[in-house]
Amino acid sequence: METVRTQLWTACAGAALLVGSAATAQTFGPSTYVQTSNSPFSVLDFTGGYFHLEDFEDGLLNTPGASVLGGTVVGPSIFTDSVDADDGFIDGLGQQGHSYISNGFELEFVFNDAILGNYPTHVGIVWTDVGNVVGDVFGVSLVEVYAFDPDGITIGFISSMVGDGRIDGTTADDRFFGFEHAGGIASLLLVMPNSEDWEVDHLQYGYVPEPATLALLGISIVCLRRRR
Ligand SMILES: [Ca+2]
Ligand SMILES: [Ca+2]
Ligand SMILES: [Ca+2]
Ligand SMILES: [Ca+2]
Repeated sequence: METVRTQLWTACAGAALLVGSAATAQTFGPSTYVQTSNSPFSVLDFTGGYFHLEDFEDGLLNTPGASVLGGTVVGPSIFTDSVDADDGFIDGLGQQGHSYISNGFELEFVFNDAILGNYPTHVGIVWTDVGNVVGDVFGVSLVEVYAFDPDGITIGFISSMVGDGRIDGTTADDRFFGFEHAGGIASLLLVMPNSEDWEVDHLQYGYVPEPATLALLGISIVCLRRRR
């Protein structure tokens, strides 16, 4: 009997620890990205939830439940740095696709749970280019990527030096950044502290109903019952 009680206590304590650790998002990247299949999310099963990917190829940010503060879509030009495959050819260039340019130091993508039904559990984006940089090498600079939960608390952070020193749509330097958080992600903030001239593409966000969360809830119910 003592053994069973000890095991149950261990399971309850473990469940409490797991619930506690869920306050921090899992991070993905920076990783190379030339097409949708390079996303770590492409292998996940979003059945019963949703998944949306905005590639800006229709000139608009119009996937459901997402909006942005700052920036604008840019169409094909020698300076445009879309994800490589968006123009139909994986050829090291994204000039013939569409991307999203910052026109400022920050870009924030915001998710609407009323439209989506649930905040996304997975959010990612592809950083594709930086041009003019203040006090640093042209075409190379620091990017900081933050994820916030529905209470506005920072739950994830990734930073990296990015860029290949070119502004003519080269894609070898394009990098995916992403987060996973079972408690939901309400917004994604990108900051380049030294540049107002940079691009992103392939905003993607999805919701996976969490079997792990359900299992933990089950354990919690058992724990509560045992305490009575
Ligand atoms: Ca679109
Ligand atoms: Ca291309
Ligand atoms: Ca694109
Ligand atoms: Ca690039």
